[in-house]
Amino acid sequence: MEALLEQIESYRQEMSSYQVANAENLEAFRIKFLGTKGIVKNVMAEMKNVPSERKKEFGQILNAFKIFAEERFETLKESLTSTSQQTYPDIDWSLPGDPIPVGTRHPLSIVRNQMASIFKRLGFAIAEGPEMEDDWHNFTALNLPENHPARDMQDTFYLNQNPDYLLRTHTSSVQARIMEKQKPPIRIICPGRVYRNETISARAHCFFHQLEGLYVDEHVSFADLKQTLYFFVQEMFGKDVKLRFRPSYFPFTEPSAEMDISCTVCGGHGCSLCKYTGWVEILGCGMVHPKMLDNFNIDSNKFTGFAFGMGVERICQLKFRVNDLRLYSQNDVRFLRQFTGAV
Ligand code: 2NL
Repeated sequence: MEALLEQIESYRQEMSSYQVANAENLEAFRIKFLGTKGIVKNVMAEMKNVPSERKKEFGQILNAFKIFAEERFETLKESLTSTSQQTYPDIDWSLPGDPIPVGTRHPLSIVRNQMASIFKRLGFAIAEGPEMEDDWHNFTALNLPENHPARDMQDTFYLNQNPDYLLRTHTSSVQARIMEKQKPPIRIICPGRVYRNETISARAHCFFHQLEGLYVDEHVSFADLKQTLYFFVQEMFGKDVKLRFRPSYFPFTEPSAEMDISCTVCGGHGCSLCKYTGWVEILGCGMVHPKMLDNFNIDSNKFTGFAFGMGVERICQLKFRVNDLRLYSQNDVRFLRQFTGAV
């Protein structure tokens, strides 16, 4: 009897894996399993050999087997009719698909990403912060005295007075927030939008984009600053570009400098972009003022740092020859589409 059970199981498996591709295959299944001399009939005929005390048990097993075979036949039959009856609309599947319109990256994003990837290779991490700032992070912590003109109502968008909340005027506020939380070594860049109350023209806007950098550690020197910016300029504008530093003043750095590069348009010979000087200014920089380090409980006897800040619009102007700041925010697709293909 156990041999019969095994036999039934192997027939079940055979039926389960049986596939039909056409009506002939289906008929072959029917004849083999459900025909008058088929397997189901033969198995049912075994009933007469089952001892009487197991007849009830085997009656159920054999009956289930018969139902299984019949149902499998119906399933196979349906699979055949459903595929053979399926009709396809009259479509040429080899035609190319409808184009998916993909926008283009904004030129400022292209340049900002490129700048960030250069500094990332030097080990700078990207830091971000709020565009709404308080007086401490935007001015006081950065060594801007109470009566500094940048704090003037005329120059800064105040959201609230006393307590003072304003739209940040530089991304240095992000660096202030990092120094507040983190101890040296600190090596970050802060890209982001900043706001100043200016009359909009080709050369001035009420918002623009900055990328500032900050490196604080033991033994950081002005030589490190120069080499870092030298690498940046070579990667950004090419190996032939020269740099020069001019002494300058920023409240948060001492000493401070402005950095020029040889004009990328005329190669230094003189043109309208460089006003016939051969040089264009691209950034401000310096050694972090010790007072600032002390403001954040960073020991200024042990640690030194350098910082720099530049306008993304300015770099973009040099890279792509954009001569009007307003173009960046007017959303004119005739302007934006010219940057298709850049990453
Ligand atoms: C410019 C000049 C500069 C900085 C930004 C800075 C930030 C901290 C400490 C010290 Cl937290 N300095 N930033 C330093 C020098 C120049 O920006 O012309 N930006 C467009």
